[in-house]
Amino acid sequence: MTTTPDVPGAAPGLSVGMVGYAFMGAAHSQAWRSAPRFFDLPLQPRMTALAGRDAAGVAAAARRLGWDSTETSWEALVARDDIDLVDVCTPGDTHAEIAIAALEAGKHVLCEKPLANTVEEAEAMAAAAETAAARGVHAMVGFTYRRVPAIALARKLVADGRLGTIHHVRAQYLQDWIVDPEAPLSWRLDKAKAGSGALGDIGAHIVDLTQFITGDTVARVSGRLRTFVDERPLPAEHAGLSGTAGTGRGPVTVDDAATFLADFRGGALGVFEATRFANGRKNAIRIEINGSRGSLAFDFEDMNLLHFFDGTEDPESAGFRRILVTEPQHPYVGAWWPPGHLLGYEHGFTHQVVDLVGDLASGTAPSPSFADGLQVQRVLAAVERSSDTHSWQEIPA
Ligand code: SOE
Repeated sequence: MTTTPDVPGAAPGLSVGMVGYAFMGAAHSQAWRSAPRFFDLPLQPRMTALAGRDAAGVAAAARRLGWDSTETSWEALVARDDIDLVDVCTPGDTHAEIAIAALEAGKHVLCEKPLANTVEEAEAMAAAAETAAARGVHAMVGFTYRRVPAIALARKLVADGRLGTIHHVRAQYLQDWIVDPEAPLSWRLDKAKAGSGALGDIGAHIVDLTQFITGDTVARVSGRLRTFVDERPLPAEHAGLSGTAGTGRGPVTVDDAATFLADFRGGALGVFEATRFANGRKNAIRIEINGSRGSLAFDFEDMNLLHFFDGTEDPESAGFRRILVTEPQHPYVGAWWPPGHLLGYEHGFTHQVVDLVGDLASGTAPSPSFADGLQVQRVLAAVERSSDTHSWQEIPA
């Protein structure tokens, strides 16, 4: 479903409605704005409507972020005939309801990660996406970091055989925004809203990224979850990651940190760590992959670099090479700045829009699909079960 162009010969329009306007809503808004300005898109996104419950809040956000109109319920947004795609940027407890309703109403869906709060919700979403796809209506889950150029290059190097057989997958997602025990109780620390803590919020990314880079999937896991601070001040107001404390205290109902070992189906050994207590680490996504022919290493805190070791080179001069991923030959980079002029966090969101719009225009199923989101959800659930039962847990193929 796309809109006829205003001007003959112009790209047809893609009318977007977004639900939620906090941190992720702002990141997605800038992506919808910048994608058509830097990339030649086959469909022209229009930022038609923004939905949020608070009339004044959503109106102010729409003005600030560049949306043409507002709705005070997601239901009203999904019911609108002039919306082709619904972008879901709400906490996880509403993903399933909104995404399924939008797909059933014939709207394409982009849904933030993790796909849902439970495997059951994710299964229902994947089933709805499969039914919708048969009608040409598509869904994508927002594992944005896949679109960091260095990550896309890492996947290409593995696919080209430059690492050989993969033996080790080492992945960490390290943040520290709640290491202070007085940091307020954000919705991200509430199981009813977020499903899980560090595990689902950031562990989901490294599960997706390592599977994306290696082209392999996790078969079984053995994990531990830990909550270091189990009660915190209630927030004065909802203000993303850095809200201020109000009066009263409430329980933390999710994990602060998750660690797990994993067997990949192809035989690689995986070691994963996701924590919000890595003091001094702000958004460090560290991935190292070792294969029979070479290795690669990445850290999001230095996201324009990919480190590559080619084990087939003469040992006298072989060594980890630091690839500055800013050449026009590198994935996505040619649309931006001259070599050496670096990209940042927000560009991944722009690239996500570019890929999604390209797939919708060509009728290709976008990736990562809701089925991919469900598979990650199954890995997360297996880590939780493993931590509860102190046993290895299998993930269905
Ligand atoms: C908070 O931990 C968060 O915003 C995640 O929810 C995002 O997915 C990640 O990009 C940055 O950190």
